[in-house]
Amino acid sequence: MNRLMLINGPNLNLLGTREPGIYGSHTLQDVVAEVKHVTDDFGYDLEDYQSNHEGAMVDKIQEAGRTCSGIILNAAAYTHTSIAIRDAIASIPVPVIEVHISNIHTREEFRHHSMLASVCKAQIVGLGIKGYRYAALALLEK
Ligand code: CA2
Repeated sequence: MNRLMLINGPNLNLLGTREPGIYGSHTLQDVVAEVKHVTDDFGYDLEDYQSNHEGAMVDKIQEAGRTCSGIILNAAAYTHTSIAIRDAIASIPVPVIEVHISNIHTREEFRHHSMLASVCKAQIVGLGIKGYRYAALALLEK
């Protein structure tokens, strides 16, 4: 399957509109463009999806498990709380790379733990939106 899935979770639709000190001034559209450069270079299709709803993200992860060869996932606040998203990742046969724009480990204590990290192939944090590009490269480079 020459296809990657990019999933962004709650409030990331607001990227670039608020909190530039933490998340920078790039928009979600910029994030998608960043990843698409890489998938285009490798001759892959990219599907991008953003949702503010946990169950909808679970549905999308399950779908990607059937239709894609890898997932780039920023589950935003659900990273720290969602057993449902963790179980969805664990249930699919394709690699998932967890990305965070900010460094969750240097922020508030409640952001230090990821429910998802141990079922993901890797975690990329603190590199701004470039982290999404590195995740795509990691999934596509042989
Ligand atoms: O650093 C990241 O990428 C996060 O996943 C972002 C989440 C946060 O809950 C995680 O702990 C770390 C928050 C996304 C909210 O994004 C906004 C962007 C602009 C304005 C307001 C919220």
